Amino acid sequence: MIDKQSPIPIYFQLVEKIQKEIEQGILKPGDVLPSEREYADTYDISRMTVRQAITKLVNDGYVHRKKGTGTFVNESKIDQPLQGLTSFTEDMRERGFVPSNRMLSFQVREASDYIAGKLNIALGAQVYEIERIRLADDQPMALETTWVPCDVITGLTEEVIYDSLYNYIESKLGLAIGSASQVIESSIVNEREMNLLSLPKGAPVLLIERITFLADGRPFEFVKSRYRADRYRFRIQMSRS
Ligand code: 16G
Repeated sequence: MIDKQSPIPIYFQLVEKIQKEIEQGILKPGDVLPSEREYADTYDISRMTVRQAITKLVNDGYVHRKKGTGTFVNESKIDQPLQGLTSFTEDMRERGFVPSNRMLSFQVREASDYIAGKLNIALGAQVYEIERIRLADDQPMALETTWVPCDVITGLTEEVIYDSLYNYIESKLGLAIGSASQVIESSIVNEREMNLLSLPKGAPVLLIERITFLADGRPFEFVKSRYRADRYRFRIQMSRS
């Protein structure tokens, strides 16, 4: 099962083996991995090699170590395609999760220089500022702050936002959503995000900024999201043409 003659490093063969067991559901989220000694004995390899393999699995987000207890399998990551311009509600439903929101704040305010610049509106123009925790099956996935110009998306209410912003825009206002420009960066949680997203100190998050435009070209939202890096990965199809 571990081929010591193979040019593929032994630790990497073990990584692939454990990864496969996680992907096939032989090892499930929350399961404890066999100990270093057990792996070493089973495959007749050194504990150092086992440790190297486990460290790679920790770094890749498949498992986490708990001091004094062992190594546990993580919840699987949501594989999010980057091509489609979808909403959180749609993304979660498509995966069979029940989406929900926890409203942290909903207010109308005057656009700061920064927000006005992002939305290409006048300084001081009215914007909705919305902060929500986005949940899937009651688990926090992301913390999202959204700024929406009041005169572009009219009649927003807290009730609307508890449901879906994109659904309101398309189904209720009959406006077409056209395109978006998005940037993804890595970061770690601060104290507040740690509590809101139920993450440990120093946990990685993906900072996503999106400006989205209606089909007629008007920007209708500027969004700053913090997605849990232990639950998300992004996928894109590429071709060399
Ligand atoms: C996603 C979008 C966000 C949009 C929201 C609408 C990313 C990074 N962001 O969270 O820009 O405002 O969906 O969701 O994907 P809703 O229609 O469920 O309110």
